[in-house]
Amino acid sequence: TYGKTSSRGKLIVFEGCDRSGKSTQCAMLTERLRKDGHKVEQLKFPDRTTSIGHMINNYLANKEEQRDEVIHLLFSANRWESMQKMSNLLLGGTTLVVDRYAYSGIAYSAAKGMDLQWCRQPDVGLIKPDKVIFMTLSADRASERAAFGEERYEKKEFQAKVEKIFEQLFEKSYWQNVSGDGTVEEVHNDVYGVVSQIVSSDCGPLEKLWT
Ligand code: Z5A
Ligand code: MG
Repeated sequence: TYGKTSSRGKLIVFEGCDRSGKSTQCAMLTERLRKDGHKVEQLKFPDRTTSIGHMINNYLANKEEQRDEVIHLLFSANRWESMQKMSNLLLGGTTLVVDRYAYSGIAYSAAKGMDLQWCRQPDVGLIKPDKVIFMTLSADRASERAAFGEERYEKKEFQAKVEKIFEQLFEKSYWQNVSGDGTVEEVHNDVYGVVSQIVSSDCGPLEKLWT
């Protein structure tokens, strides 16, 4: 395990297809938990600020090509380079609200036809989330939202494949579906309902994902 304090922060991950409202909800949840008096930081993957993140950004913006295997491993490496910082924060009592994680890594690569087990392997051993909020939204609804279609993966048919893979990754014990089809406040209240219990509870030591 990564450490052993019961007063540690919790790792809350938002997942889901494009434009389902993850970034909007991450920001609202972070603010709400802070108001409640928790120490909270918001993170997002890909983290486009690092050198690996720059390569990912160029790929997503269609400025650079990469083999499917290479971009997959770069997305994973981009998470690994944050692990020390994340475990330090969590063990220091800070809850992390994270916009996308390993599940996006697998879903978007496997949707291209890559082998799912191969795709999972590089992320084995990352810090395991205490809760995954899986935001659902139909591809039709998503495509009506602002800025859809500007980046590489933002095509309706592809997003439908991604959704199918996410369904395969769903793990009952720590995932919760939340519908993204409501006003931002309605969705926020649903999210807060799921998360508020977990942030104040004892989740035991940090665990490693898929080990
Ligand atoms: N990717 C990958 O391949 N491998 C990996 O390992 C990882 C990611 C981590 C970039 O991700 C791409 O990287 C992504 C997956 C791939 N490709 N795709 N598709 P990103 O996280 O940087 O993507 P993004 O550009 O931030 O978009 P997003 O995350 O898909 O959107 P969102 O965060 O879910 O939604 P939002 O930004 O909160 O909302 C979208 C719009 O809808 C915005 O105008 C909002 O104001 C509006 N909105 C939000 N909520 C509502 C409600 N409730 N009603 C109406 N309108 C709303
Ligand atoms: Mg986003």
